[in-house]
Amino acid sequence: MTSPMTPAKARAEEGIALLVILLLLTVLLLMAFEFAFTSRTEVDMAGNYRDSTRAYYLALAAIDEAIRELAEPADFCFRDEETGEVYFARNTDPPERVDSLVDWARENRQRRGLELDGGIYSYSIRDEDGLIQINRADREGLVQLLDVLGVQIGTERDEIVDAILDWRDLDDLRGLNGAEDEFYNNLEIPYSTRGARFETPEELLMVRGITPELFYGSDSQPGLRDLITVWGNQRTPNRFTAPIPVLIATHGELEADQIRIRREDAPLTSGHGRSRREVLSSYYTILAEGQIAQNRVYRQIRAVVQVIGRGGGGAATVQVIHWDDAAAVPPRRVIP
Ligand SMILES: [Ca+2]
Repeated sequence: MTSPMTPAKARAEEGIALLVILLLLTVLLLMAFEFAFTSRTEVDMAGNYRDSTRAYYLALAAIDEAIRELAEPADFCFRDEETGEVYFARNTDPPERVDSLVDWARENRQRRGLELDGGIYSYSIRDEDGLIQINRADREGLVQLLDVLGVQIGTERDEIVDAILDWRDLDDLRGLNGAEDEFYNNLEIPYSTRGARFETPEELLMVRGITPELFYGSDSQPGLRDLITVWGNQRTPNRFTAPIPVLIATHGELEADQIRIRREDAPLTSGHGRSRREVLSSYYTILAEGQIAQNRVYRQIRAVVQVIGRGGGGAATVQVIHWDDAAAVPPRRVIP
C-alpha cells in the first residue's frame, strides 16, 4: 500500500517539473534563435550574391556602352586633362573653341551615373597608346622614364633599367647592372624572368628593384603604371593624349610644354593637316563599374580593347584583348 505524498514532497516534484519545463523552453528558444539567425544569414548571402551579380551585369552594360562609343566614326580625339579620359568627336560635332570641347564632351558623352533597372553604371576610356610601351622602350627611354618618376640616383636607376631589359630579353646573360634567373631563382619564393614581352603592367612588380611605391606612385608622384603600357606596339606615345610626364620623358621638358600649349590652343582635327590614323589611337582601357544603389554593392571590370578600321570614317571593329573582372583595379592616377 502506498502512502500518500506529503505536501512537502509534492511541492518538490512540482518544482522539479517546472525546472525541466523551463530548461526545455530555454533549449527550444535557443534553437529557434539559431534557426532564425542561420536563415537570416542565408537570406543575406543570397541577397548579396544577387546584388553582386546584378552589379556585374551593370558593369557589362558599361563595357558595351564604351565599345559602342569606340566603334562610332570619329575624326579626332582629345584628352580631359582633369580626369585623364579621352573623348572622340567628328569634325561636324563639336564647338569651335577647344577649351569648350571638354565641356561639350562631358555633356554629350554621358559616362557616369547612368541608370538601368534600379542600378547605376559608369565607365571611363583611357588611351593606352598615349603611354610608354614598356616592351619597346630602349635603355635611354627607360632612364628618362625613371628620371621623371623621381629615381634620379644613377646606380639605383641603372639597376632597375637593366633588370627590366633582362626580364624581357631572350638571353641568360646578365646586363651590367641587371638580374637574370639566377637572382630570381634564389628568392624565398623563386620564379624566373619571362624572356618575352611584359603581359600586364603589374608584371613589373616582379622585377628586381621595382617597389610598390615606384609602381603605384603616391598623391604627389605618379607611379610606373600611370605612365606605361604593355598593349599596342607604338614606338612613341600619341602626343595628343599622352599625360604630360610621359611627354617630358619622351620629348624633354621644353618640347613637352610646347605640345601642351598646342594641345590647348588648336583643335586636333584631321582637317588641320593630320590624318585620322595619326590622331586616333588603337588601344584603349575601359574601366567599367556597376553599382546597386541601396546597399553599395559594387563590381568593376577592366578591359583593354583594340579598335580596328576606324581610320576609314565608318564604324570600327572593337576587339577585347584583356579582361580583368576579379581584382578591384584602382584607376590610373590622374596626372595633369
Ligand atoms: Ca639578359
